[in-house]
Amino acid sequence: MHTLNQKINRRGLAVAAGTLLCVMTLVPNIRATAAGPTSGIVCSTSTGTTPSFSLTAGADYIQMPDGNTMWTWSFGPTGGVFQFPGPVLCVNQGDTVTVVLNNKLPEATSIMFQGIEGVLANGVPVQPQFTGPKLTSLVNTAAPNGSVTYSFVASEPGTFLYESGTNVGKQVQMGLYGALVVRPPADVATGLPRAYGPGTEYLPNTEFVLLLSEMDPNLHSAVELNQPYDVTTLHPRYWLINGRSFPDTIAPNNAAWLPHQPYGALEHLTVQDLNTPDPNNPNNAPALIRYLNAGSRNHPFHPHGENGRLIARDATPLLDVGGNDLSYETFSFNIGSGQTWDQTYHYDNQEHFDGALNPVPVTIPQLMNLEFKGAATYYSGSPYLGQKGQLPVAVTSFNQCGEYYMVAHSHALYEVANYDAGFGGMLTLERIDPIAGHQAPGTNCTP
Ligand SMILES: [Cu+2]
Repeated sequence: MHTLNQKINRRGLAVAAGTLLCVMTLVPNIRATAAGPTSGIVCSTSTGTTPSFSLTAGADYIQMPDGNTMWTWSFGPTGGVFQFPGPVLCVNQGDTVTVVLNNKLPEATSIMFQGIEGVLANGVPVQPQFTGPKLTSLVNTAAPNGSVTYSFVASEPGTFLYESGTNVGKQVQMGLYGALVVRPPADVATGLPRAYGPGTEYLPNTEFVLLLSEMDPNLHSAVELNQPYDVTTLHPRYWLINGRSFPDTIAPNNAAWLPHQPYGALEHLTVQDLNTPDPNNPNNAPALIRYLNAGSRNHPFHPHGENGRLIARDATPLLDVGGNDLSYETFSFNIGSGQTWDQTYHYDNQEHFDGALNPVPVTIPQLMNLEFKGAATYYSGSPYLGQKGQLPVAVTSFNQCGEYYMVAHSHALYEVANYDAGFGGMLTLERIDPIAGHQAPGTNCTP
């Protein structure tokens, strides 16, 4: 979908491909039922400098947008509701982290913290497959109904994958993975959080996790029915962000109708204007998007509207040996299997979308280029951000207050599908709100 005219793209015509349909029943602004942010990162935290988490590896059904269900294994909070993917564990740089893994699966399992050196309570390395002779120790695994305790010092900041280290061809595909976020100290001058070192500040309420993966329903059915399965025949049919496929990706965090898939992937931003800073963002800090790929396939990914700036890969900031900045803006980039990337992103008000400063509107595109399903659209009817205009009779608009919508998605378009039916899969939306006060009277862009 990168072939759309960039100007049209910037005008927020999300999903502007009238002939590409999908089952659309969700409005992105529906409130979550549980406490916490409607969109953006949902951290599991533990206070103090020795945070401790207890996870239970278990199994339950998750839901796909096409009505299918999938028997899934995941690391959920011990004593809590089964959830997929595992909790986003957020700790501070320098913390000594303890993770207890309880195993309610029918086979042994374990957790690998990718890129982190750790030890068990008895001092044995967490990951003997990397730090010691292979197969000499299984003490890092939890037997069925058993448990194991991991400990590590979160010495470096960044975005890390954690996933099963046992029978990974099966167990990771079954869903045993999650994200670990290690936060460095905030910037003293501005108080803004950082992803890494100086220059990686971001706006705290625009921090997003996009954990990519894919699922082969045949594998999941075989495991559910205790049947053999040949992992070399893997054929994914579902392509997930944070454990959901589009359009579920844009449902809010903790959506009541997705009881086991708590994490949405809507990127809810406010437009930024270098000449007129948002009082809510006086430093014009960008958003931060943390990408992780827990799947076995590589996924090319891009946001529409603006290029993102890649600042780190595999929790390693893009700096040269002299410490000079090597971050770069790019349209699309490849998230390799097992990789993580960090990207800053902002949506610039370079065309003065508020109308008062730019009285010359762009040509309103034809409705057929705005339709999402049937006569449903995300378009506001106005070329100006924060304004709503007339739409033809019988057109349903999901637009709340003149905000813009654009897609962010896998560029392998067969992955933008649910069991081969598009639109779906590894796709989410960016929602761009006007700066407060730039919207039409009577509208409300506050989520
Ligand atoms: Cu595209």
